[in-house]
Amino acid sequence: MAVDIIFERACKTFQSKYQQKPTVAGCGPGRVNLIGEHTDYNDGFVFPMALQDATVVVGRLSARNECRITTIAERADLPHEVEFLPHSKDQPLQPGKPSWANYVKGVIANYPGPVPSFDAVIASSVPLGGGLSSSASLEVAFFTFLQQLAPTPNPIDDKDKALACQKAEHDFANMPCGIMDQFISVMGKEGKALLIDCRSLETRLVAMNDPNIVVLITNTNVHHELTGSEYPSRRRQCEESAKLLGKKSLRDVTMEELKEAQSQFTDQEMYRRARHVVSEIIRCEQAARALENSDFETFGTLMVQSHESLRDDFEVSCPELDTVVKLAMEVDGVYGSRMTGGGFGGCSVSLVEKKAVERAIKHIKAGYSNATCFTTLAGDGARPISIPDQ
Ligand code: GAF
Repeated sequence: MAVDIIFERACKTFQSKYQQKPTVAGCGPGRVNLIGEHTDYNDGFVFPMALQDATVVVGRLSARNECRITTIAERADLPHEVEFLPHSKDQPLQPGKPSWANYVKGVIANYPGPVPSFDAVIASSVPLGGGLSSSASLEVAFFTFLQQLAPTPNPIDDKDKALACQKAEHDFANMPCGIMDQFISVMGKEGKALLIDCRSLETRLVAMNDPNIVVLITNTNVHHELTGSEYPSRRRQCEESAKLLGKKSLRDVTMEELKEAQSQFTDQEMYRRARHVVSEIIRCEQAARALENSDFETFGTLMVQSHESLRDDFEVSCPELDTVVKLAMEVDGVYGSRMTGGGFGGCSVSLVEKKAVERAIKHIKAGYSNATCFTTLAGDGARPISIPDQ
């Protein structure tokens, strides 16, 4: 859904809720990761693009000594409103309920400047829990909103902004995520995917705007909960594997070294986890190069290998994701398909010839009736939205 529609909805809700017009607004997009999964916290490469779908925050300063937020983004079964005292040294914000507000509170607590009282409305078109980074889009949208509401004393660059949002998620949502989601939500560019070196934090934009190629997202509508034990436990297994091999991170391990060291792993599950990461880092770089050369066949093959590795070695896929990937690959004109994001449900991403996309959607839905499919172009990263004159 276009950002201007979400923005209009947020403004209308703000007006009816607070009887005033908002004065500032910011938005942050969701993302789809094309390849490079579970590599960011291993100092590896990731290759996401920003979605056109985004979270929007509108609001204004308030004379009351409290921050009030209404969301029209959440599921109906969760509280839609929250109020809390402004963050201060004496009374720092703490995580609590409702859980969606923790992303916001975390951003306020990590904002490099004072945040006064405000009223705000949040609206989003990023599917929740779909592996399309609805949480990072909320954090980044909220940070962008705060930059308009309470400009920081010193200018803040994109990297520091993304890192502050990542810290918000670590501290307030208890999710030890890597940097991919916040980086792409801040730095996405229309028509481009972004190769991120998660060690040096260097980035490279790669054109993703061939008119004959479509990125198709298929939501299994199976909900995942990444703050559960699986994500942190995978992260720990990766760190322990690197340690066992005497390396700082799995980024420093070659495939040959890993194979040679296989017998050192008393736990072969740990070996397979490491094998996914080491091979995925290689695939990710190869895939970015393939895309630069418009070699979609190679890109697609790497996507499928990525999915198999996530399914068999890293074990973060699920039967529903495997089904939609398999269905997509049965269609002529689909170059590649894989699960995207943290896993355990959520979405798959497929690279499809434009003329095959309707056929692909029909085939996927015929085989998995719960699927929701949509195509997307690479969108822009976070930005302020100007509010028309009152
Ligand atoms: C989640 C995390 F937030 C990212 O940092 C990344 O690790 C991803 O899972 C898996 O690639 O989205």
